[in-house]
Amino acid sequence: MTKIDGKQLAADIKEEIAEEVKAIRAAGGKIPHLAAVLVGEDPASQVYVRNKVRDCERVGFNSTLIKKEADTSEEELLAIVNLLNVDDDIDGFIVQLPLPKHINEEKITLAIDPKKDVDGFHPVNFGRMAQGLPCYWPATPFGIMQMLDRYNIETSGKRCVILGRSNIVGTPISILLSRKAKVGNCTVTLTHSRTQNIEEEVKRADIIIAAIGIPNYVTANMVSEGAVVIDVGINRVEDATRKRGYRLVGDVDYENVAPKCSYITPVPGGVGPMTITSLLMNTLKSCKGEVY
Ligand code: L34
Repeated sequence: MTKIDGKQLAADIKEEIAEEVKAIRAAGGKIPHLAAVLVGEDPASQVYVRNKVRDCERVGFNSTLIKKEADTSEEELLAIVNLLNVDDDIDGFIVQLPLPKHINEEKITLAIDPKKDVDGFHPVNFGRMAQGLPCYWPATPFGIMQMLDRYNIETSGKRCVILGRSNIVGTPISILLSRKAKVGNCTVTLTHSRTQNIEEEVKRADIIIAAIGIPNYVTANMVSEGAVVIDVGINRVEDATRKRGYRLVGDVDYENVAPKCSYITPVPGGVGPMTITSLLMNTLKSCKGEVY
């Protein structure tokens, strides 16, 4: 069993990005600039956005963090998006999700200029991704593709079973892994809450991608010997023995599943750090004008 070290891989990629930024700086070029908008006090979002800003600094990007109160109106947020759309120094920006309930996430996503949509959430980028055109891939699927690529995990002809059909993970990764490409050529099954005999589906998988947000959902009896397991879940479970009062648990029962796997990602230190690195890669691409 090989543990896929997302933290280390992310560090390696950040090193590569930092080298590139150094060269850009030396040549007097445009320094990549990412902006992040955080609305409200969601504790997990605060951690993720903080990590994004920290990693921008580490690779030499400029970053702007726009923090707004939870009662910010949809109009105010749309006004911020419109300002970021036209700010020439900002290469890309994200609006961290989830947003407070009174704000329509779809409306906000649609207002983002696809050229600056380094999250790859705008339907224009999603459509371009589906057709194999230059675009920004959403960060979490992009991170998973990087892991498979850099660990040289064979995907061609493999049965891949995905748990969860969200717009930001399950559905896009199903598209990416079915592509005709080096990382791709999988036979993909996308499972969800209405899937019958989900255990049977998962048992047939060579590659399992768990993105349903239920702690320890994938158990050892569902996993066949030698499977590759990618755990996207980041669930906070109460734990009085920890200083923070909780611990992070994936969608996979790691302890019992890991011994059966050829490769498996841990939580934390797996897909999460790769999500952030992918966002940095998209921002660099935008800065270099490689996409649009
Ligand atoms: N707009 N909203 C927008 N873009 C995104 O790409 C995200 N996502 C998801 C939630 N909402 C978003 C993230 O940033 C999930 N996500 C994310 C980013 C980073 C990490 C996890 C999720 C991460 O750094 N995880 C660490 C542990 C962090 C902790 O201590 O809580 C890990 O090792 O998994």
